[in-house]
Amino acid sequence: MESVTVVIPAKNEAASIGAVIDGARAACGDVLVVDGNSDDGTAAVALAHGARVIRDEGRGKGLAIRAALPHLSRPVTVFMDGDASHDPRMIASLVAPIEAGEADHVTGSRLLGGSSELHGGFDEFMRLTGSSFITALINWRCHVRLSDSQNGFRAIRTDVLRQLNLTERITTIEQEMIVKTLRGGWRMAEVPAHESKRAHGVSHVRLGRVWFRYGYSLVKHLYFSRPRR
Ligand SMILES: Nc1nc2c(ncn2[C@@H]2O[C@H](COP(=O)(O)OP(=O)(O)O)[C@@H](O)[C@H]2O)c(=O)[nH]1
Ligand SMILES: [Mg+2]
Repeated sequence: MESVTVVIPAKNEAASIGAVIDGARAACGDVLVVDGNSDDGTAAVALAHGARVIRDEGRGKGLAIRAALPHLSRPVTVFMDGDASHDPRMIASLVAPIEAGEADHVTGSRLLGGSSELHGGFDEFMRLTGSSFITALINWRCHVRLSDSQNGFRAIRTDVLRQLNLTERITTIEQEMIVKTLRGGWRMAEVPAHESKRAHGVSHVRLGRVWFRYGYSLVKHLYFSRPRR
């Protein structure tokens, strides 16, 4: 698909980024890796696999996603993680509702597609519970019926993405993107997308440290901040 850029935020993902890029390149014409100041050679592997590479400071996924904006020139942008959690073969399914003119922003739902990271232990329990609670609040306030508000695997019209005026610095950017899409009057859709366990290493998200930022960010975007439209 020549209309699509796949953006992959990656901080120390050298072990998985090559395969993720290969999969993305099979699906689209342009792959942009945002390297979060990695010290494991992620950027070199990304270049060797034919991706464009830019760099952020590695201080949060939200900042990484925002750093990509000036480097996008295709009508549709897909975001995918660099840890091999997302299946690049699903990129076409994410983009299809946008190409068909049925949606402006499409997220992959782990509740519909299953996840190997959302249940099993206490951390997973807290993630699933917190994420379901947030999704219910978004649904109630925005009159929609989404199942997953936290997945990083998504496709969005690039012109809409630019108008969202994103401000979050960490992974709270996932819910910010959804809430601002809805409050700006654009259309959300979901497709089932399975989330695999990250291929190596551990998550960058420390729930115990950031949970209150989710609450603060949610209230801010549900009631106060507005997209640019
Ligand atoms: N460029 C960049 N990427 C990041 C940063 N923090 C996390 N990421 C990437 O964002 C993606 C999702 O992060 P991950 O730790 O897997 O979060 P989880 O899937 O919610 O557990 C991965 O590809 C990370 O490498 C950052 O500060 N900068
Ligand atoms: Mg992950």
